[in-house]
Amino acid sequence: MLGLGNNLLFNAGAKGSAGWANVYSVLFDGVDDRARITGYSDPGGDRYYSFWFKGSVQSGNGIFSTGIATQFGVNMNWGGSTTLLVFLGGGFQSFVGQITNPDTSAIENVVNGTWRHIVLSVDASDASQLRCWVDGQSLSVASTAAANPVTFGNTLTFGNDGGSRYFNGNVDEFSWFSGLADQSLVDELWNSGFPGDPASTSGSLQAYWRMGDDDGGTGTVVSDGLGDTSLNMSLNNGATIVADAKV
Ligand SMILES: [Ca+2]
Repeated sequence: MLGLGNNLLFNAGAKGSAGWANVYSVLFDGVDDRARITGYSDPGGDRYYSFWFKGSVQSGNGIFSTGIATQFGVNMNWGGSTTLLVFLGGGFQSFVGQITNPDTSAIENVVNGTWRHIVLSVDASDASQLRCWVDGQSLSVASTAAANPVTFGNTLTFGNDGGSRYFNGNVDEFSWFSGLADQSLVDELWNSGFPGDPASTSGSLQAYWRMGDDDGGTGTVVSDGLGDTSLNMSLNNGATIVADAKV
């Protein structure tokens, strides 16, 4: 009750809306399930992505990509470790996939079977400037990428890194902004742990996908939240809208 009350209070006050009901996410099986958006041209340029995910498998989690893995692909727990690894600029950058529990001060793995919020901020002119936040906390860089420009493909894939690695778990409330993120923008999206309307944040919103909440919780298409049908997502190979979401 306390959490629900805080959510409604925050949304009503700070966001100027009557709340943001979140019921559905998309579940991927880690074998071949994926969701794809094709047929658009990536505008290039700096951007940041925000999404929620829940997974527990401790290896080989390719969670999303643009085009092919070596262009821009994001893997959780790379190589069975707690590393979060992002391919970009012809190389990769990795992060220590652990955060501090704000209540107990314990160190927790990012992938631990609970809902987590991620922001990835990509400087298109310099891969080494990649930053990542989980649950509002900036992750430590484990290995820095070369300072190469970043190329984005014309396909967005969710549940897969663009290569052979698939994600086993749920993805939800995925949004895409132009420009670079900073702690203040991350705090707005993290919203103390309550998913909210990305259009109500200070960022320059390009697209968002609610993973079922804009589509009646059923079907094999996830609509773009801004109404651009060229950015509608097709659920492939068994990826399914399910009633499971961070609230
Ligand atoms: Ca949702």
